[in-house]
Amino acid sequence: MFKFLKKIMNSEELPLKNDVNLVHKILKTNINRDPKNKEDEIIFGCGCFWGTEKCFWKLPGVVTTSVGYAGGHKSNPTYYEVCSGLTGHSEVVRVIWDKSEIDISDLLKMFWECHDPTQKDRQGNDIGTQYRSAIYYKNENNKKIILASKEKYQKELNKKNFGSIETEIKMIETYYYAEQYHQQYLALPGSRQYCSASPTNVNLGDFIGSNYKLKDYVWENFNWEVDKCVLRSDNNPIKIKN
Ligand code: MHO
Repeated sequence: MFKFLKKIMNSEELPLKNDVNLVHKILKTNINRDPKNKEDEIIFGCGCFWGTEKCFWKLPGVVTTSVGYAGGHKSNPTYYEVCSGLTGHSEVVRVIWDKSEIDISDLLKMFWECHDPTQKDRQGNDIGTQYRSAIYYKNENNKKIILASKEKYQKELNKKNFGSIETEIKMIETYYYAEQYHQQYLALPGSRQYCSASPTNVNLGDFIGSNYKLKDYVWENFNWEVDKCVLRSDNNPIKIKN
């Protein structure tokens, strides 16, 4: 009996302690590092966090990614609690990037284009507040560009008769790492290759403050017209061509 309890207590299904050092399975960086000089961090929610994380770790200049929970009201929530929709958290991806290699505009382009931000509290088959579209920033300086990109994307969506953007955009302090088995989940051998993101095929383009660093050949790796395109690509980060 005690052995059983001990096993449960040590189970990998418990959330990661926020002070645990863990190495990113693809990028080989610590997923819980803080941004250093020339780096910054942001948190994106685009529905199920498995596919979202892969979209971002593939972008050149991204230093590390992890999946977690944010925007709710319970401390250290578990996956099952978040799935109940009762804790108010969204499934999210924390991204740290090197500002000399990739701009926040590139990250925002990926964010807006990889899912359908006009869906409220759902993404495709995944329904519930935990799948809501969200941008949580930790650095107040990023607010202006986030809002400018939203305004531009809404204009582009309107041209294609989509509705209003439902993305929750706010500054937050707290991010909880998800359980270890969710980290870089799609790169785990034998993992269920699942994604319900529903990209709109609408392009973000230039907007006030945008300063794209990634070239077209990088974006050619993401063909949103192909259903679940992120599942069809390999796990490696896209290489920069000199
Ligand atoms: N409906 C999906 C969501 C997975 S994702 C980690 C499932 O239960 O497999 O939210």
